[in-house]
Amino acid sequence: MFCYQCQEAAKGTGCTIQGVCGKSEEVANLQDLMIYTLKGIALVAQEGKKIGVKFPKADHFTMNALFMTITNANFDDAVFIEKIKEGIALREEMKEELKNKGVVFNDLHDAAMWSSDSDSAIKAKADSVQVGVLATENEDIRSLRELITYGIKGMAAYAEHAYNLGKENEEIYAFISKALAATLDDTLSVDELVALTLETGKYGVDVMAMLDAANTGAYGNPEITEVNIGVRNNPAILISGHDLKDLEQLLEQTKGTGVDVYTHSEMLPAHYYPAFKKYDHFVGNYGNAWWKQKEEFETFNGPILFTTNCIVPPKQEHIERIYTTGSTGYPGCKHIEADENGKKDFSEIIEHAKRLAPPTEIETGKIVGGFAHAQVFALADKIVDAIKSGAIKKFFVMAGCDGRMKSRSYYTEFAEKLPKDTVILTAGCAKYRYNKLDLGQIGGIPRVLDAGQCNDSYSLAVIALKLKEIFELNDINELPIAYNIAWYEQKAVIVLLALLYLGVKNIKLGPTLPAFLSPNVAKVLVDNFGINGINSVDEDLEQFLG
Ligand code: FS2
Ligand code: SF4
Repeated sequence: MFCYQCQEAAKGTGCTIQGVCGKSEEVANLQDLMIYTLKGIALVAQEGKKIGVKFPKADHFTMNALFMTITNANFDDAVFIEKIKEGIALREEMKEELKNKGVVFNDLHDAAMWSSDSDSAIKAKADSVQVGVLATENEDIRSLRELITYGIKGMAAYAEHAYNLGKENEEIYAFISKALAATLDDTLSVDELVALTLETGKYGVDVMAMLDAANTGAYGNPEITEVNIGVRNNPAILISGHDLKDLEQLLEQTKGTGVDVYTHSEMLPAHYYPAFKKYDHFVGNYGNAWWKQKEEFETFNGPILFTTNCIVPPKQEHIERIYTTGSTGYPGCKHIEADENGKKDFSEIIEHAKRLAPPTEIETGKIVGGFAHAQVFALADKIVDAIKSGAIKKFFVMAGCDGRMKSRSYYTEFAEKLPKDTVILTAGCAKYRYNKLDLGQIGGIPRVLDAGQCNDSYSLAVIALKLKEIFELNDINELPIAYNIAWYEQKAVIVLLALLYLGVKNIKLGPTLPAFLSPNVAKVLVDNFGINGINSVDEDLEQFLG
């Protein structure tokens, strides 16, 4: 195996024996073959495009399969084997359709040709270097191909959440297909791949805008909310991940059952939506960012539903009370499928909860959030006045992910040491490094403004663009906003590419720069966008505040 798609890549270069995330060599290789199969599907779809034939089934299949390969989403080898078989069958159907329309396939790449129906042959194919990251020998080309691939993995995740709420955009699917096919095109130069990387950022903005519209269209605009972090004395279900449609269905089905629902990790911002406030059994948030889940699942006592990543390979004794749905999976955990109308039956989890003890309290109090674009716009006068009067000197966008590396204590220390006339704008699970600190307020505005999940980084960009308009600036970089972003998995990659597309410069990215950036590709990002890594907190504060 060779995987370097996330921030925890072993030794900062790549996992080669087993993933730091817990992914086995077998699953890592099957994920590579999954991507390879998707590239083959994309090549056939590109042939269809030439004669105006579209393949919506392939678009949806690709979106879902990409999401399954994101770090900490799916650890189930059997699921990947079935999905790969499905992909091959779909690809052959697409070819048949095109052949019937007169398309002649010459010299198709192996990705669009290989086939197998036995599990052992699929595993053998997965183990071959030809389908993995290292198949591309030139390290700069490999770096750009993977940067684009990871960007579209994040894009696919956000597209799937929007799709679950009835929103989709054919242009995004078309881009994903084009980009996947391009990663097999040996004629593309480094410059062309750099251009494709920036184009990935454009569709990153589009997909986050679409998901924002889907979420707010269905559940209203997030508003300032105090979220309880203590517990009640009822049996309960913990819901983790990012999918709001899954949450809605769970809340509906638990109504009147005596079973409470708590959010975990990236599901916390669901409390900010008006539509979810009507459920009085939607009690609060339990625990912290994803990587502390083993301990927190121990004390939660009840069943856990994963709607998306991040799963940490569970303790054996927790497996029977962990359920997965959507793109997630873990061997031994019960997976809940949607029916053809997208309806999921969570009754088994609800019955399971009734047999288990209520959660054990691990903390008490409240955290405040809900500062997505509409809520911030509602406070715009106050904020603009505070900027003009000098009460707020600078904003720090500290969005992104949390992770288990010790060096991430940097973000807590950075938040603590920021001068009192600065405000943190956050989104994603990165917030858990400082959202329970008492950092105070400025004229009634909390010093940590949480917009929501990682995808709600879009809100932070919308807010920046609005401030640029209010202050009549020519360039988003003239605003008193600095970017100190923490990344972990591939959704952070699409967020980063989207920010670059919007023209944001001098982003500090940590706790380490991506292993998949070759020195030359890193140099392109440094020279053109001023991307830089973190140093000590004091050095970085000095750099940001001059
Ligand atoms: Fe956090 Fe994990 Fe949100 Fe990432 S819970 S690192 O999936 O997407 O942010
Ligand atoms: Fe390693 Fe990250 Fe890949 Fe897991 S996802 S195998 S931790 S690089």
